[in-house]
Amino acid sequence: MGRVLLTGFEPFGGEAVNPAARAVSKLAGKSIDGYEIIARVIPTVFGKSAQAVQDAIREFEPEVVISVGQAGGTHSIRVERLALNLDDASIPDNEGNQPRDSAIVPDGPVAYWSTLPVRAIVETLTGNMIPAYISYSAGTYVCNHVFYATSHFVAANKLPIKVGFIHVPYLPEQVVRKPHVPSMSEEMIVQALEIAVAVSVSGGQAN
Ligand code: PCA
Repeated sequence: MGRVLLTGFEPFGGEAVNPAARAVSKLAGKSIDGYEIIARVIPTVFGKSAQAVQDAIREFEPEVVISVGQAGGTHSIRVERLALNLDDASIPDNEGNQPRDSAIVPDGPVAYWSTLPVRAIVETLTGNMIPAYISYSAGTYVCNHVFYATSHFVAANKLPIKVGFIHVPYLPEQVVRKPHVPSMSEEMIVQALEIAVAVSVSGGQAN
């Protein structure tokens, strides 16, 4: 049975929960279109987060890796298309690190494309009435860091693994005291990830 690795971050930035960790944990051990879902909650820490993903790749040898993070304030599922070779944190991570203006991999490529079929994922999500769009920046914080570091690890080791990143909105419980800030239900986020996995394993090429 093939495997798909889903990762979600621990809460950060003063939040009690992270929708990404919640949603990937819900899918742990499930099977989607014949693929076993491995779920890992990873620290919201520069360096350690990327190491945790690489350790899980070595342990489980998945065909697809989708890392998932919270994008507070967004209203839709954001399927990221580009990982940028830049750490530039506007707030400290969960261990107080705040890299600024620094390359993730010195002399590495400026960016990596997602190797997921991002267009097909977004079209399937919106076809299922889930708000979603292709995003051209995963930011310059820990999410982009993991996306770039994982993409570089897979490329440098020539591993046959598709790598991508998905940002998700806050959960409703996170916005009850944040007027006018959008959220998405846990059920919808979980369904969105199920669709992203199903489209990714169906043989679609990166686009
Ligand atoms: N979101 C942050 C880091 C962890 C998370 O869930 C980001 O977008 O970089």
